[in-house]
Amino acid sequence: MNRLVAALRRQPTDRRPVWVMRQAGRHLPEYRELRTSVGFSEAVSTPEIAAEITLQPIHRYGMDGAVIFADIMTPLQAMGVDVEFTPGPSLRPHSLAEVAALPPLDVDRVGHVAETIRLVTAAVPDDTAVVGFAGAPFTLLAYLVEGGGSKDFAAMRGAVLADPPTARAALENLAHSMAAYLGLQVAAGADAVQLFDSWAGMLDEATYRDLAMPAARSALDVAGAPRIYFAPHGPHLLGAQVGIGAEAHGVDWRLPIDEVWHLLGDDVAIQGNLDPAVLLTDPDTIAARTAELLAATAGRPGHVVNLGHGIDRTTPPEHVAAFVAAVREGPV
Ligand code: 1CP
Repeated sequence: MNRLVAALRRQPTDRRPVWVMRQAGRHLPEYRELRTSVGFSEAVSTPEIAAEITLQPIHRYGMDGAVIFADIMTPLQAMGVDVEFTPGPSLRPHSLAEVAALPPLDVDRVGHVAETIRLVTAAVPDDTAVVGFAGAPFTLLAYLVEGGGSKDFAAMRGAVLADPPTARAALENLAHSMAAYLGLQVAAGADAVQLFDSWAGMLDEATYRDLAMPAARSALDVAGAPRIYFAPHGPHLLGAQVGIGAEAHGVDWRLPIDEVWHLLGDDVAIQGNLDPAVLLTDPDTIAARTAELLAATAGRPGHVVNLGHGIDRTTPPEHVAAFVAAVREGPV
């Protein structure tokens, strides 16, 4: 069993596993170079290219996890939703009823993602885990209703509060499709899967418990690989995440990692939680802050080192290398 999978299952490892969210895109010069000749959607839908991008950070840094190059909106495109990347997702705003009526995902239409996973699995060293992912239902609903990214997703929150039953139907519909999508990725060889609930932190705790959390739990109903649930910017939601059905929780940097672990309970692994801004500083600061993070969880199996959110696109690659080196040289 590789180091990342072992840690997600809270088993002892020779050293702490490390990978970085959004490591496959944007901050890497080799990614930007490749993207000068290939569009985002074309890169995702061409398994050889998606696999090459997935492997770029593995070759450069030797990360313990290779996160498949795709987007949380990729399976929605296969459900007939027209999405463009500019660079974030851009689409026609959908009503809750339209989302509730979307056809279930036909996994044959995302066969390119399964093929990318097979190519990456064949190419990585045995001790590198292949990480599949999906967007959580609430976060997907946010993009669908809003028609793209937003500062506060007010239109989506208004729609959900105005009609909770239709919101629930829309979320359940997305949850079934995402469970199927994660299942496809595990069947293709993903060693672990992550559910990104990037915008759940927008919700008050009661609405999260009522709508977003049950939908995420349904989407996580997949067997055969450890599951990571990641809902950043929501320290007020940590208590409500308990029992969501993930072996591990990704956490942001707003609370100290040992405190978050205490809130989530001893029976889950923790992934995080260095502030991505630390990687914008300098190698000495990065080493010191990483050492502090490792010390806070030293001797406790089940810590996957990662950032508290995706890596900033302006991060110098040497700073990422300094972070990875600090983890390798640090205490178990
Ligand atoms: O390492 C990787 O690049 C892995 C593949 C990956 C993942 C896991 C991409 C590629 N996107 C994602 C997840 C994703 N996509 C999330 C969840 C993670 C998070 O919270 O950070 C979200 C919210 C999205 C939506 C999205 N897609 C955005 C954010 C837009 C916004 O402001 O709301 C953006 C910019 C995209 C496009 C995209 N997806 C991925 C990349 C590398 C890019 C940028 C494309 C480019 O500029 O080349």
